[in-house]
Amino acid sequence: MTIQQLTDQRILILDGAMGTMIQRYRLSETDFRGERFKDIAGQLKGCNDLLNLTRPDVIEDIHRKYLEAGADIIETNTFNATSISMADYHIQEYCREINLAGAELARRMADRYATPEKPRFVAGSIGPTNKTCSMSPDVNNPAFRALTFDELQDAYCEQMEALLQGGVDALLIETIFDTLNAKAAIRAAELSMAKTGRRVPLMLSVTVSDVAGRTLSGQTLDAFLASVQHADIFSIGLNCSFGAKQLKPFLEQLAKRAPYRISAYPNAGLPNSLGEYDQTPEEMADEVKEYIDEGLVNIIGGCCGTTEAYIAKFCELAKGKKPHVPAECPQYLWLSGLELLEVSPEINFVNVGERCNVAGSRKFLRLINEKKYEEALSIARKQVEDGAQIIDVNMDDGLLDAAEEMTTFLNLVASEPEIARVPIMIDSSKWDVILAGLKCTQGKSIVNSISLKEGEEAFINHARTVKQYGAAVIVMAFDEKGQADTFERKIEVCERAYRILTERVGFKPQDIIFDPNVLAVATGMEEHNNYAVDFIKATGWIRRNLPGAHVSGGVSNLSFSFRGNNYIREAMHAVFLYHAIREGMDMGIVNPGTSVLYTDIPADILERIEDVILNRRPDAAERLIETAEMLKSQNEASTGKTSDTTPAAGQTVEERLQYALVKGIGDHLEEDLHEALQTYPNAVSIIEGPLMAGMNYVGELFGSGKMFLPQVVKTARTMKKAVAILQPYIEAEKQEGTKSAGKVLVATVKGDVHDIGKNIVSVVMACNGYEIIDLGVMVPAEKIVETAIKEKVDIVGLSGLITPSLEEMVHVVTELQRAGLDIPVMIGGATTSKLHTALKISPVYHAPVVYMKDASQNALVAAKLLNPDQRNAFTEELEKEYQELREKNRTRTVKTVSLKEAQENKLNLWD
Ligand code: THG
Repeated sequence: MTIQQLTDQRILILDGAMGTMIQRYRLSETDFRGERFKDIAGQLKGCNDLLNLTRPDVIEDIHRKYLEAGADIIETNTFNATSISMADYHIQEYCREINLAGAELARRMADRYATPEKPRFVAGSIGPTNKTCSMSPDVNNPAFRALTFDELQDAYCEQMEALLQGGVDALLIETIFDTLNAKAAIRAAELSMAKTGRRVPLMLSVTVSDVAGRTLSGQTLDAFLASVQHADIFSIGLNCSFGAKQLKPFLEQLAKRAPYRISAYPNAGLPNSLGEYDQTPEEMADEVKEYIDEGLVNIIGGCCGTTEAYIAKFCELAKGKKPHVPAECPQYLWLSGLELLEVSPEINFVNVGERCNVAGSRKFLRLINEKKYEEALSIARKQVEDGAQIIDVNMDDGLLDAAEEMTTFLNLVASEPEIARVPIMIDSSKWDVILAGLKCTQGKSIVNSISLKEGEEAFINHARTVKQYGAAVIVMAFDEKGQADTFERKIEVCERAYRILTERVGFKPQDIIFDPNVLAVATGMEEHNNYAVDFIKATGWIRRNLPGAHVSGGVSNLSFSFRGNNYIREAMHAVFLYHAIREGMDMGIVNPGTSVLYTDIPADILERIEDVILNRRPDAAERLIETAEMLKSQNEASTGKTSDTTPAAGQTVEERLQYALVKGIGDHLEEDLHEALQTYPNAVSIIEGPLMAGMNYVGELFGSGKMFLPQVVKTARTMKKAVAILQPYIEAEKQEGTKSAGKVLVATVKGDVHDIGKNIVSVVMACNGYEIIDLGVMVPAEKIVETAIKEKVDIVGLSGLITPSLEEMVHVVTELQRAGLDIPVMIGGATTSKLHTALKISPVYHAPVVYMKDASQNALVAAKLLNPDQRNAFTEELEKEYQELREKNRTRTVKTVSLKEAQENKLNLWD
């Protein structure tokens, strides 16, 4: 029996956690290394996947526990086994072997427990890796990517081929936090299955990262569904993130829209301040029971903190219960950026912004040529503000490296949540540029365009690739004979393309958008006079005869002969759209800033324009040119409206600075900060006052789900910019007599790559006169100790965002103690807490270890620590506070924090 058949009959049980189970065996560095890896540099403890080779008995034991508890599906111990993640441990060359061993091991155990009544399955676990394709790890360079789509795809292929050869029954792409990473995994799954000749079901599982239910890369779940729609998906679901209770609303949202089986494997509640999960199996089962009773799931299991006791409970609960019935397949075109755009019949017309086009805007071309990307982005932002629902991006210019510019610009767009909200239309006549664009969009984009120009074979190949990357497509009405310019030719070419796409490529009709060529009219050439009529007629025919397909066009082409007369051009576009939309044109590449409405056009002008568009009289063009000349001077100025990115007048400078931070827009920082310098005593006080207040407000908005991570990242970037503007003043202030306040070493600990918070701390401390030695991210303990000694630092600051960093911090501080150092330590970052610092870190070190809630306190605390008169009083007070916490938590049964607390703790902005 296959998994598919079995899921139709009953709810299947997936196993529980691997990582937290392994922790229970309290394995040592030597266990992880074994004899074979004894000479590998650095630490291997924590590299769980390596245990497939060095302690297979432990992994077998865990599989056995889950199988005995009743799991139908067990997951291989290969979550991190890609060359990307394994490079941290210098064992990337063993990836294939680790995956093969992991698959074989799980296969053997599953087969041992399988009976005809209860078959057991193995799902190959594929994690997200430790890098993201759609976000920059460098705050100062948002276009940078630590990993490309192709590199990730290759790494996944290596992993998946080994898993398939090792005998897994399904591929489970899990803990998805970046949809572009997931898209690379999906493509790798297709390639690996083709290569190994083993087709298995594909399971996807997302993790949501904030209380608003978005992924780490900022997508809503609806947008995510659109992004992965092209995959042949067996099941989709949620894992990790929160406990079952907090996950439920998001699961409901997913189950309502996703036309697949639904899986869920939450954590055992929310982590307590020590990063531990302490919900009992009974408590968790109560919450999971709701999923089952309400028909939300087909597959249920556990993530962090769950053990075989939880899985046994779920087995009892699921017995005899009805599995979830998947939602209907979507009939309408789904597109996405960070949010979903569903092109349903209720949406009359979709505006595509035309201005990010080097061939269609002199300004955009100049900005790209001069590499003024920030300003180029503001063109995109303005279009979205003006109502563009999609952004067309075109970099085709002879003097530009179009593929490179497409990559840079789309990467930049991805870090601008206000723009990235909408889907992208990748516009190029060069195939390599289109591919480059497809590899940097996490959403479901539109490829603009493909055509039959080079014959069927090229057309089919291009269409297949577009489909594999999960985009919709514009088909231009071109064929081997050239551009279709009459009604007959337009419908002939579109019908042929439709047949090929739907019958031979397997394209969904709703993902096809025909462009029957908007060509310039009133050019003075008689054979052009019927172009608009032919387009409009062809539109009606396509909508009636090629069911599901959409019609779009580049509207501004129509009026090329009226260049220089914007009013007439815009009026022509309004008239053209009025008629074409009535025939079913439902998308158009337009200037969204246009302000001319069909109904606003004076009757006499309207008549002359309609004469041209509808080709009603032979002298129509001449008459319109006449009118145009007359109007030119009068109306030139009436187009274009101002953007509302600037806050309302009358706001105080504090309000304006806060606005800049919340929106992440640095355009007016220069003026505003100079104004503030007039009223504040010095530059540092502006940072500590209004800027910090703004950052705290952003923290609040994030905590309550009103902002999501990419927006917060933008805020951090704007903060950096503000500080850079103030820097010269700070320097000048410093020269008035002050010397360095002290040397501070800052580092994000090993295993963790997050550094926004650490960077802000560095800036704030530097502003306060401290000399900063920033060791960056993923810093091993040895390096911290070594640098602290060599540089004679006064304070060590450790930062971390993820739970394993807690343990690493204990390790670092133990090493400081072992080295006989007496340097105070500051602890900060999302996962850290006062409680954990008091209970776990502070006791291993004789010098002060201070938990820092946010970056606004660092300078203050540092001053106290380094002032001999204050240090003792401060540390005594601190020790007293820690002691109380220890007393209260002697049994270590820490109450689970509320979701809000966890969230505030998770990203209080400082990491
Ligand atoms: N179909 C499809 N894609 C297309 C087109 C199409 N992409 C490109 C183009 N045609 C649509 N985009 C534009 C963008 C701008 C203008 C026309 C079409 C335009 N620009 C002003 C001009 O040239 O006069 C420039 C003014 C300025 O420099 O600011 O008109 O048909 N699928």
